[in-house]
Amino acid sequence: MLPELEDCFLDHVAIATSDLEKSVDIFTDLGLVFQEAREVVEDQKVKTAFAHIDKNAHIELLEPTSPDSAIAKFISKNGPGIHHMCFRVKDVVAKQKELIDKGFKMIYPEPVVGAGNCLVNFIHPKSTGGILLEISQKK
Ligand code: CMX
Repeated sequence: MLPELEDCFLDHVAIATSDLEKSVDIFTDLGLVFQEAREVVEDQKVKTAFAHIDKNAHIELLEPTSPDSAIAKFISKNGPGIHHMCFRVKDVVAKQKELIDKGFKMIYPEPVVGAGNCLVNFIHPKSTGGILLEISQKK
């Protein structure tokens, strides 16, 4: 029996790509259905496309909109591929405080507005064993 995951559950797996629509086509061939709208998150310098992979979770495709975006840097170092996992939380400020108290290093001192108008922060991969993690709260 699955536990009720209300406080923290998978929201999306994010994939860095240099060609958003080509990546959309690949996952569409697999059977996923993408939201028609593409969202540009100006602060993060990315264009995104979302498709559900279950009731709560999505694939988020991320294409850089600028050569100095985190995604462009990631692709130039590693090539395209899985960039981060995001967990939905009830209260991102409370979760961030809890994580800092446990010794995790957050990327931003305060949550910022991310895709879908959510409040988000990221945990540095150096404090998670090499995986960039995002926490996100629906506003
Ligand atoms: N997953 C795992 N490790 C990563 C990583 C990732 N996505 N991105 C970078 N790293 C690693 C680097 O390879 C580097 O490792 P080494 O020191 O072993 O070489 C280490 O993290 C730190 O690298 P850095 O040079 O200090 O930092 P970068 O300039 O590479 O930036 C990071 C890394 C995580 C701080 C930066 O990408 C960041 O601030 N991310 C948060 C915001 C973000 O990712 N925005 C894009 C998505 C927006 C959205 O989803 O809407």
